[in-house]
Parts: sequence; C-alpha cells; structure tokens
Amino acid sequence: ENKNLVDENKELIKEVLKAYPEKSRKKREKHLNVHEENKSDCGVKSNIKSVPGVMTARGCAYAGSKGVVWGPIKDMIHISHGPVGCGYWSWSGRRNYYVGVTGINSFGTMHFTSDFQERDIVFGGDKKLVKLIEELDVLFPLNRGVSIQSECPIGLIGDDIEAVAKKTSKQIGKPVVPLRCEGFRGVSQSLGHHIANDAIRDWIFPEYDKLKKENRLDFEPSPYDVALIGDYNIGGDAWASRMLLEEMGLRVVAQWSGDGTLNELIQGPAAKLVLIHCYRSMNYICRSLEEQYGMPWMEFNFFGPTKIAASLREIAAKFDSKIQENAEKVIAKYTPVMNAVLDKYRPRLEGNTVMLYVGGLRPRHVVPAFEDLGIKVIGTGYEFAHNDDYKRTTHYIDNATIIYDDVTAYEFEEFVKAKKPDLIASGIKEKYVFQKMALPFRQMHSWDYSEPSDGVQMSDQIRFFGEGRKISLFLA
Ligand code: ICE
Repeated sequence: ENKNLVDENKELIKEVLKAYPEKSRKKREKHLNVHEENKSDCGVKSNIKSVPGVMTARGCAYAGSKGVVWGPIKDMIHISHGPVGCGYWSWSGRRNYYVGVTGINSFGTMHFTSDFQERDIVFGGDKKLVKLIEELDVLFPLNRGVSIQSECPIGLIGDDIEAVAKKTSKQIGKPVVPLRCEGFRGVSQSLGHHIANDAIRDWIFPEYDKLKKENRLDFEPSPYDVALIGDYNIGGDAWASRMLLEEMGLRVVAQWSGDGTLNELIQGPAAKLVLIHCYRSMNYICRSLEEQYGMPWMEFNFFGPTKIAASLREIAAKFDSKIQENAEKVIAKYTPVMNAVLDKYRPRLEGNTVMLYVGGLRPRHVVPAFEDLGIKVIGTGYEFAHNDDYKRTTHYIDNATIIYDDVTAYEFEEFVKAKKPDLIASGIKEKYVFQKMALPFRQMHSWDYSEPSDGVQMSDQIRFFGEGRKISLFLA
C-alpha cells in the first residue's frame, strides 16, 4: 500500500507540473519529490535561484542578516542602511521577545534607517552614515554598539562601510559592525545568515581575543557553561529552553541571539559547549568556534516532549553524572505535565494529517511534536534549506512524504487540494489562501503570535491544534 502511495504522490507531482511551460517545468521538477524509505536524502535540489515569474515565499540576504541573526541583539542599534522601504516594511515582522526598556537600553522593536535619497545614491552615503551613528550615540547613549545592515544600493554604489565602521567605532568607543548583506546577494535569506555569522567571527571574536589577552574579560568560568545558539526567542522559546538547561544544572552564558546582548556575543567563545537549535542559520559560526577555539558543538531539538527528553539526555551525556541525574529529574518532573496535555488532546487529534512549509529548520524539527499529538506529517518543505538539511530531514519523515523545496504558491495549493490535510502549518503568506479554502492553519514562523513552542510550554500550540480540529469539524 505504501508503494502505491509513493507512486500516487509522484503522479500528483507530475500532474501539478503540467501547468508550467517546459523550461519552468524542467527547473521546478528537480525541487519536488516523494520520500522513499531508507533513502539518505530527500532527492531534491535546493539553495538554487527561484524561477522568475512564480510566487516564492523566500526572503533576501538582508532579511537573513538583519531580520534573523543580528536584529535580536537587543542592546545594539541595528541600522537598516539604504532606502527607507526595506527597514520599514520588515519592521517588527519577526518577533524576538526581550527584557529591557525599549529606547533606553534595548532597541529590538525600533526601526533605524539612513533613509537614502537620490543624492545619496549619486554622491555616496558614507558621510550620512557617519552622521547618523554620531547622532544615535547622543540620542541613545546606553546603546552598546551598532550594526550596519546593508540594503541593495550600498553594494551597487561602492560605499566603504568598513571604513565608516572603523572610524565611528573609535569615535563612540563601541563596536560598529558592517554587514554586506545586500538583498541581491545569494538566492534567499540563507546567505544573509552566513554573512551575519562571518561578521560575528570577523568583528566580534577579535573583541573577545583582545579582552582575554588583556585580562579584561569579566567572566568567571564554570565547568557547566553552555552557549545556547540558533534560538531567537520568537515567542519566548529561548527562555523556555534556558529554563530547562538551568534546571539541570547548566549555566547558559550566552544566548545567540534571542533576547541576547552584545556582551553575550563577545563571551560566547568562553563557553564549554555550544548547543545549537537552528542549524541552518548558525552552523557556520559553530564551525568557526570549533576551528578557532576548539569548541565542541551539538545540535538538539526542543520541539515536543519526546524530543525534549531525548535532547536533555544527549546534552547531559556531555557532562558528569550529577548533570545526568538532574536531567532525569527534570524529565520526571515535566512528564506528567506533558502527559496531562497529551491525554486531553491526543484522542481528538489522533489520525489527523498536516502539511508543513517553513524556512530552514522547522520543516523537520517540529515533525516529532506533531507525532506526539498523533498527527501525521504527509508533506514538508523548506524555503531555503541546503542539501545537509534535506539529508537530516530523512531521519524525521515517513515513506511517501511529499517533499517540496522553495514551493511555489500554485504548487502548494494544488498539493493541498489533492491531499486534503486536516491542518496546514506554514507562514503568513500562506495563511489566508488556505483559510479561505476553509482549512485550519497554524503559523509556524510566529506561532500565531502565541507562547513558545519549544521547551516545556507546548500547551498553547497543542491547544491551538485542538481548536483547529474543532474548526474543521464545525465546517464539515
Ligand atoms: Fe532557523 Mo521564519 Fe528560525 Fe527557521 Fe530561520 Fe526563518 Fe524563523 Fe523559520 C527561521 S532562524 S524567521 S528556525 S530564517 S520561522 S531557519 S523562516 S524555519
């Protein structure tokens, strides 16, 4: 029967592709496939330029650098450098919860722009940028540093933002970090992640090295120091994760970058172990930490009770028996809490199906959380994953799962019409299309503006799935 389902789904992909002109069809068919048991790869091409003329949900390098990696560093001012539109229209688009007084010592939800005009394009924007950084330091004296996030024109007109960064950094006596994350670079936000990681390596690690050399690193090490990275605290997720790690006796010395500070970026290399949640957006800096400081790093997954328990044990195994015992205690403490929620919702959700489409991590990382609820993932895909992500995905999915890389709006709609999942779990660009098709929908980027979805606070997500099911029953 499973073999039939593989064939049936392959047939569906062929049907859907028929709508395209030949050239586009040839390009798109490489990104669509059906997973077959025991294969070590999903068999799709990825990280390739979107086909012009189709509707892609991808973002740009600026989104990956400013929006994803650097933006959450709360005590720095992140300048959207270029025309006002990029910063304005992406302003507060991604939630990154933080503690602090906005406008005084934290700036996460504010929007700073150099507001480029024609004359800046013609004569260059460096002078304006210097003036802006000087003014900002007067207006917001408690900022700890500045990042310059380049929008498209910066790279085109040949401005020297590195020179500006060095000059203004001396003037204000704080780090100023230039990012060449112009939106035209690369094929998606993914290159922006990479550029942002490289900037941490090139502009932040030297700060650490300097402070360490001069014995000015204000840091008392402990054997249990970990850096929690690749968690952006979208709905408070990093807080929930940190809580579990601290409960088992570890000390989180850096959060990159959700609710994070410049100081936490600087002292990252002082940790004993790096725990990375989002592999896609921060694997680059893990490799730098390993090469430069011999730092070990490991991936973990805090989505859903099964994976949380497994990850806690894997993390604890890197430490002594005290931590390992603590991990068991933490698991024992929260298991009844989780079970109470599962007991309530699993009977209602058992046997339901979901189709996923998210960015670079969640399309695989959340699969076990759905399974804990009795929901089966029948299709999944990434906006901007690379081949290593699709390899990792095979550990999470079942035979006959439909795989769609950089899926177009048309393809996704057609797959949904044919497979009729009970729930779609994707983003704001997809949401209303499917809701108008009377299908329950859950936002997997923003968690529909609710509480965290990793760590222990799964209850809200579970509750929502429960609601989703009720809606579909109501409509049926
Ligand atoms: Fe990583 Mo939306 Fe985060 Fe992932 Fe990344 Fe983005 Fe967020 Fe999504 C993100 S860092 S903003 S876990 S760019 S939800 S890859 S697309 S799946």
